Amino acid sequence: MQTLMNQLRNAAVRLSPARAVVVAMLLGPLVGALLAYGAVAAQEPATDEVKIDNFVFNPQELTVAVGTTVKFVNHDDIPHTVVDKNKAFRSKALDTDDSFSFTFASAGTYDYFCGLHPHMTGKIIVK
Ligand SMILES: [Cu+2]
Repeated sequence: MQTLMNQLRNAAVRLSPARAVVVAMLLGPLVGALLAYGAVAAQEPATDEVKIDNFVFNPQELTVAVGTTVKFVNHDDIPHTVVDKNKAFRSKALDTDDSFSFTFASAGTYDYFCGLHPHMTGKIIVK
């Protein structure tokens, strides 16, 4: 017990006001950096949604910025898929309320269709 008290007293001495200021100055930028990082991390990446309703992709044509994630959600009672003509992406069969997300990292025009009902088509334009 005595040793513990001594250790606490020593620690208190080591943390003299001058040292406390130095510690605060050193921690300041670190805390600032952490706060800045938190603010950046809190920014949600851009997401856009394409709904599948009644055998139609809605919106049928969507323009997004590079880096946008597009989420395709099936609202039909029938399974659909989302398949890029140029094979950039291909979803599994989406049951009711299932979704498929793809992040468009490169600019371009992406024509896609439903693999089960090829007359269902849509287009994502990435700029
Ligand atoms: Cu379909």
